Amino acid sequence: MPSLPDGTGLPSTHPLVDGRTATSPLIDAYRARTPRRRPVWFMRQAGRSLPEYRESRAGTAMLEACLTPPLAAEITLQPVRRHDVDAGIFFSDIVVPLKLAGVDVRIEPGVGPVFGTAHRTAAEVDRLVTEHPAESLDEDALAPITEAVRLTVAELGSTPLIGFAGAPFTLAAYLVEGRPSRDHLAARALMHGDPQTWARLTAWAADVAGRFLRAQVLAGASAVQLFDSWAGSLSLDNYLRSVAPASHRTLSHVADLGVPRVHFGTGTGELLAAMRDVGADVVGVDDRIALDEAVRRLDGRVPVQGNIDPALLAAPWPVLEAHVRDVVARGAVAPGHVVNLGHGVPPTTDPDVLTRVVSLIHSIED
Ligand code: 1CP
Repeated sequence: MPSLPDGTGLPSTHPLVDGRTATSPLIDAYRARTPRRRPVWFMRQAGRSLPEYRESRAGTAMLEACLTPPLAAEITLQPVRRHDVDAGIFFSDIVVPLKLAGVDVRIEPGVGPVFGTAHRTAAEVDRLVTEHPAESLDEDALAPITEAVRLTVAELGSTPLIGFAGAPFTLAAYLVEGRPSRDHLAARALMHGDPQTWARLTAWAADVAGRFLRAQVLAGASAVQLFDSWAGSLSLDNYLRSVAPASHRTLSHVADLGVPRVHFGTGTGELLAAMRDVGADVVGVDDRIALDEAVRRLDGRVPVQGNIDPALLAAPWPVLEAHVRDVVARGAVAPGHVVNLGHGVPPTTDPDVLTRVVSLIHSIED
């Protein structure tokens, strides 16, 4: 799936088309062009590490916050204002499109997504996909997302907004189990035990996630990231057979729009090329593999994003600084490098450390 020129298929008022973000450092690096400064943003940069986030969120449940456009916009903007990062990541959650499709799900503080019911049998999956067809995620249903993205993009100016969705496997890992799990055993059992039901579930999740991504892009997001956070629990064979087709289907929903598509998961050292081949323009790399080795496994063909070890945010500054410089040096062998963490910002992180990391990254000469 070769990527289209920037902005193909987007409205003329979109930031990638009207010039606001087309030559931003983030988009230049995602497109393997030389950026005017080295771009950096952090997964989970909005959220619990920031006192202003805790204040904004006080008394509001997570999903309610995601579906209140001015609040979602404000929370998205907070880390951009504070840290001078090169992108905003839309404040939402991978289960938001499920909620908008009418699925019974809530986010429990300290736990994560919890469903009213698990979806482990053919009958349970059948009920899910028939009662909540992906097409029900129409313009009306997605209005809170579209509105929040519009409000955010209007404030961001020349800083691009990244839209995101959960990939079908990661969504299924929650849907089948009904809640967060360590090894995603129930999802993997369904994948092998009833491949037809598995295909039905992941095709449905692919369309739900795809519609969520498309709405964010059309409303003004300049790039997208597909999070397959738990894909690293699969072998390459299983990934290719049972997961890659659905991930490809999700990314196809935005293939005609000409925005860079980033694909990220954790523990995916063995899967990097396969994750690129589902239609990614950029591959996100976690901290369990050296970035130059990841680039080698990707044949140097695509820009990469990553991969500072989040644990080191709590290490003494000289240790963290040396690590950041090492990541930047290893990333230099890629056709493009957007600096990020290997996974999300830990909630206990001192926000001033993140600001200092950003300024260090911006100061490093080639
Ligand atoms: O009450 C709270 O503050 C809830 C904590 C929280 C937050 C701030 C959750 C619950 N989700 C989010 C926001 C969120 N989630 C964002 C936007 C913020 C940002 O990045 O700056 C994004 C991109 C996500 C994506 C997300 N949600 C992923 C993929 C990325 C990743 O971290 O791997 C996943 C797996 C989820 C599920 C989820 N939602 C929330 C939690 C605690 C979890 C993980 C649960 C588990 O351990 O399985």
